[in-house]
Amino acid sequence: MMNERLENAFCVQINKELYSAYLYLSMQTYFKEMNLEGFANWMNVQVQEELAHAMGMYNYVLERGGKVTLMNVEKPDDIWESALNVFEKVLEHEQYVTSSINDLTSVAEEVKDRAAISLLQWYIKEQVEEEANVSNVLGNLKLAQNDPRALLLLDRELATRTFVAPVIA
Ligand code: OFO
Repeated sequence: MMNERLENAFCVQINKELYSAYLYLSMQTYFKEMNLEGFANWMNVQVQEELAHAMGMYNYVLERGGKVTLMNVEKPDDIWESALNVFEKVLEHEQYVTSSINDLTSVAEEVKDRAAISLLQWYIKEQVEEEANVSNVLGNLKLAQNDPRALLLLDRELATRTFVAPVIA
């Protein structure tokens, strides 16, 4: 049986992961409209990753005999100034999610749920990777500045990203 406070904290985090997917889908749409298919592909992989993150927690709560309560998913922003502006927002968002996962882990520690702590270690490591990936693209965008050729080269590179379903355990 799951501790009720922890169960609720997991449900809030599931909602944040679903919001992340929704936010990145909105960003994917922006890049599609800009004809930057590589950037759109990068966002599409991100959408799938976020859905996998949400489902990892969803399955975990159910496996533990808990109840999943689904909440409203907030409308994401859909107006951005540039690719650089989008990736600044992505980094900001991922840093927020990292601190949210850390808070969830603190709840698991407080209620001494060792299985949840173990699962959340995977998410903590995943956030390190997420932030590093985003920082990498952001760094490249800063270098590209207003050079359209550099932007198109980066677009080609981002087109090669593929989704690999994560094994969350
Ligand atoms: Fe789920 O890692 Fe991004 O938000």
